[in-house]
Amino acid sequence: MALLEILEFPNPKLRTKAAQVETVDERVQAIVRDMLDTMYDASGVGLAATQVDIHEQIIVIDVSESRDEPQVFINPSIEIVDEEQFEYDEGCLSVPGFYEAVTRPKHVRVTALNEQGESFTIEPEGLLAVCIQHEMDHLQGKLFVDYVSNFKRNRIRNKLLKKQRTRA
Ligand code: QAP
Ligand code: CO
Repeated sequence: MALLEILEFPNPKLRTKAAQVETVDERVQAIVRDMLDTMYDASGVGLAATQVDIHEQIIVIDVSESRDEPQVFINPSIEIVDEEQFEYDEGCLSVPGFYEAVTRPKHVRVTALNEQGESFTIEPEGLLAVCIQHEMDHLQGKLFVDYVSNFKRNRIRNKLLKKQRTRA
C-alpha cells in the first residue's frame, strides 16, 4: 500500500488542468490503487488525481457508510439532466478543516471509463452527484472555495497558509 501526499490550498499546482488518460494500463491501475489507499487513509469520500500532483483525468470516490464501495472514473464527462439545484456543505481533503455551502445541479449524467478501461454511464443524485462534480472541478484546476465569497476564500487561505508555515 502506498500513500500519496495530498496538496493543500492555496498550492498553485491545484490549478493545473489534467490531461486525458490515453490507455487504462497497469500504470494507471497502480495510480488508482494508491489514490484509493490515500482516500481511505484520510477518511475522504472523494479524491482527484490533481490533489496528489498527478495531472491526469482520474477520480476515486466512495460515498458508502461501510467504506467498501469504491468507484473509479477515468476521463469523465458530465451532462446536466435538469435545472434543479442542490445545496450541500462541501469539504475537501485539500482544504482540511473548512466546510462551505455550494449549490450545484442535482441531477447529472456521467460517462467515464472504469479501472478496466470499460465505458459506463450513471445518473447519480444527491451526495454522489455533488461529489463527482466537485472532483471533476479538481481536474479543471477548480476548488469548492472558488464558489464562496472572496472574503471567505481569503480567510480560509490565510488560515491554511499560517498552519502550513508552522508545519514546515
Ligand atoms: C469532496 O471531500 C466532497 O476538511 C470530497 O478535515 C465533500 O472527502 C464531496 C475531509 C463533500 C461532496 C461533499 C475534509 C476529511 C474529506 C476535511 C472529502 C477533513 C478531513 C473531504
Ligand atoms: Co476536493
